[in-house]
Order: sequence, then structure tokens, then C-alpha cells
Amino acid sequence: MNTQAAHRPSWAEPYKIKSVELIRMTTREEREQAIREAGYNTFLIRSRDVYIDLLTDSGTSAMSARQWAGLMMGDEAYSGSDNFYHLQDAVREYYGYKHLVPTHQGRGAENLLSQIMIKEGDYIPGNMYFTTTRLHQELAGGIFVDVIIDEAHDPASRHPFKGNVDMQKLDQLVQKVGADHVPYISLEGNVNMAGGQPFSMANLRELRSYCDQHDIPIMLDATRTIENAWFIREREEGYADKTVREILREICDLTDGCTMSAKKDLLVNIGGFFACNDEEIYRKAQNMVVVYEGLHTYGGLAGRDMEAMALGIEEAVMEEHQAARIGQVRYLGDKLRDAGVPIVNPIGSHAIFIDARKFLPHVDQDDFPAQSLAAELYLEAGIRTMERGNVSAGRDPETGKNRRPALELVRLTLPRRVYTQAHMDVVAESVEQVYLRREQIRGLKMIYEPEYLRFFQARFEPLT
Ligand code: P70
Repeated sequence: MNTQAAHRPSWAEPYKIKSVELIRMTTREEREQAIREAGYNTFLIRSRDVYIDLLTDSGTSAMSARQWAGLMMGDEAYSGSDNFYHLQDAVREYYGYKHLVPTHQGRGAENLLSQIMIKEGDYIPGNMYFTTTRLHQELAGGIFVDVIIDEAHDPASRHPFKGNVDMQKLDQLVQKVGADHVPYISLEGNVNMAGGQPFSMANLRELRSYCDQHDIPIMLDATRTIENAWFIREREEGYADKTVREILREICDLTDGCTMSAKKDLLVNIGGFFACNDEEIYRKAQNMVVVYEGLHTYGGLAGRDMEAMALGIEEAVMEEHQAARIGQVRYLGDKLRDAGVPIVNPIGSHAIFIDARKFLPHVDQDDFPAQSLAAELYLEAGIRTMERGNVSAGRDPETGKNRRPALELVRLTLPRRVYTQAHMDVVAESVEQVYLRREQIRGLKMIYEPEYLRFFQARFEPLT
């Protein structure tokens, strides 16, 4: 391995702190008022009322001094900004795709991909759904079909590659509907909704050869694929001596294009892109982006944002960065596991997922145990987390009923390069406190339900 950090047991940070942001501690009374006003939805709490913010790792990471310096290099031209070309070079070099269309964030790219490739009534297989991804597929007239391996739906399974595609499930779908009605397979790196779980290179190779036989493109959700590459290096035979950078490139070379929310792996506060190799798809994306995002050389971003993203790619593939990133998540996960708190195994890269069904077995899934637990964690210590269960899964469009997914989780998501080990200790202690009084926790009743992506704005009341 090429760096000191890669095989060292310690995960110490490869940076030092130059500037800090003050955070506020609140009283229990203040938090009670804040969560009531937020309708028991952590998305609706004001961030000034939060002590440790583990809502998401999206757009919340700390940029480096060189990225901040990069902002000053922003070439704010409407067209042909230098920063676009820098980003294009970086995407070509590290991800390997020929064509790049920037977008304001991930869902902007998902919109382009879905509108361009999906026809009414098409089926889109994927290794578990992601909320925005599936919604864009549905808005384009498609039907999402989950083809992830069964182990992914079992929080206790220790399968090292829970993000793998089940080739039989995929083949059954293709046999049933015909390859003509499968415009592409949607493959996510480090599957978010499964707990941040990777796919293996062996699985991707098998998928590639199947897709070649049936002429089905593979479109990657590259949002956390660098973290996926880390796990391949760690767990898959034959990869121990490869760099994360090499593995990332190998993954991308086995796919046909990607959507990207750069707000995660790529260490920026805003940004995303669509990238592909096919000329015709690129032309369509380039044309469509001017309708929804902006000209094809900025896609809704400022020049400075594209510069920070290009620099973020270089930092994200550094071994020592990923060692610290994943090391910190494991540190928190190990503490919780040692305290007996039920979490999803194996520990993923971006978050710890608490199994709310096991934590609150007395709360029915339609009374939203994960939502209720997230509210309790906020009340306990001002820690903000995110529900990833029945509220997030939404309703089945056919039956209109709550989907009641197998995974009913609360996500403690770690921004990159933001919190310290002492913060992790506070989080672990607070979760333990809530665990000790778990039997007193009741469910919630939904009193306002928006039509799209309801989890963002839904409001609740405690059940009495
Ligand atoms: C999160 C964020 C965003 C995301 C993702 C994957 C695997 C695409 C996107 C969309 C933000 C989020 C979004 C919806 C619900 C809750 C939270 N994930 N693919 O916190 O990208 O947000 O840039 O449009 O994880 O997990 P973008």
C-alpha cells in the first residue's frame, strides 16, 4: 500500500483543524418545544437547535483549505467556465466516463437519466430503492423492481457484500417482461437504504456479462462509490494491494454511466453530475439539462462549486481520508454494539443504522417506531438523526397502503471531517440512555402527509 495510513489500526484524521464552527447546547425544555414545533420530524428542526447533527452526510462535510481556496478560482462565465473543464478532466481521469453534464445535485442527474432512458411501462431493476431515484423513475413512467440479495433486508446478516444484485431475481424479471422493457439497471454503490452496504467486484463482473448478453446498460449511482471501493479493497480477494483509486476506476469501467450526488463522497456542500460514454445519451442529457438546470457547462452550479468538486475528487480517493472516514463510523458502531444497541451489521461506511424494530418491539410499524426513536434521540441530547423506515418508504402506488419495509431504521449519519471522537462518545452515551428507557417510548400518528417524498415534510403527534 502506498501510504502510512492504509493498514494501520488507528484511524486518526489526516488533517488538523484551522477554523471551527461554534455549536449550541440546549435545555430539555427548549428541545421539547423545538420537536413539538417540528411536528416530531427531525427534517423540520431548525439547525440552531441541534447540538450534534447526524441527519445526513449530504453537503455537510468540511471542505479543505485547498477547496476553499478553489472557490476563489471560480470562473463565473455563463458558458465554457474553466472550472467545468477542470471538473471534466477529473471525472475522466478518476471515474473514466467520457462525457460529463453537471447538475445542481444528485436528483437533478436522476431526472435527466430517467427522462432520457425510461419509457412508460418500463421496469427498472435496482439493488434496493433510493427515495429520489425511485421517484424519478416513477415520474418518468417506470416501475422500480428490487433485485438486491435477500440478506440486504436482514439487519442481522453479516454478509460482506449486502449490496450485491441477486442475479436470479434480475433474470426472472428480464424473462418476464423482456429485455426491451428494461432500459437499464440502476446500480448503487454502498447501498444507502440497506445500511451503507457495498457490492463486490465479482458481482459487478457477473452483472456486466449478463447485461452484455441482454444488451442492458448499467447505470451507476456513484454517490458513495469511493466508499464502496474501500470495502472491496478490504474484503474481496485479490484487491488488498490495489488502491481505492484503481478500484473506483475498475468499477466505473464495468458500467455505462452514472448519476452523482457530489455532496457525499466528493466533499462539497453542493453539486452533482450525470456522466456516460454513449454519444447519443450524452447529447440528450446535454440538451435536457438546459431545461431543468442551466447551460451544459454549469448545470445549476457556480464555477466555484465545480472547482471545489474537482478538488474534492482528488481528496476523496486518498487512502488516509477513507481510513479515517470509515474508522470513525466503526468507532461509533462498535460502542453502540458493545452497549447492546441493535444495529445493522456489518457496519457500513457513512452511518450507523439502529434497528428500530428491535429497539422498540412494542411499537407497531404503522405507528412509526423509527420516526419516534429519532424524536427521542433529539429530546435526549440534541442529536439529530433520520428515519429510514415506513415513513421514508411511502405508500404503495397500487394499494395506497404504507409499504411497511423490512428495514425500519434510524440513521446516525456522519458528515466527513466534521465531528471528533469525543462527539462520538456523547452520541453513544445518549443512545444508551434512550435504550435504557426504551419501554416508555410510544409511537406517533401522522397528521400531515405530503404527496411526494413525504418524510421530508410530514408532521406527527405523539400517541397517547
Ligand atoms: C442522504 C442524501 C441523497 C442521495 C443518495 C443516493 C444514494 C441519490 C441521492 C440524491 C439526501 C437525502 C435525499 C433524500 C432523502 C433523504 C436524504 N441522499 N442517491 O441523506 O442526491 O440529495 O444530491 O439530490 O444517498 O442520504 P441529492
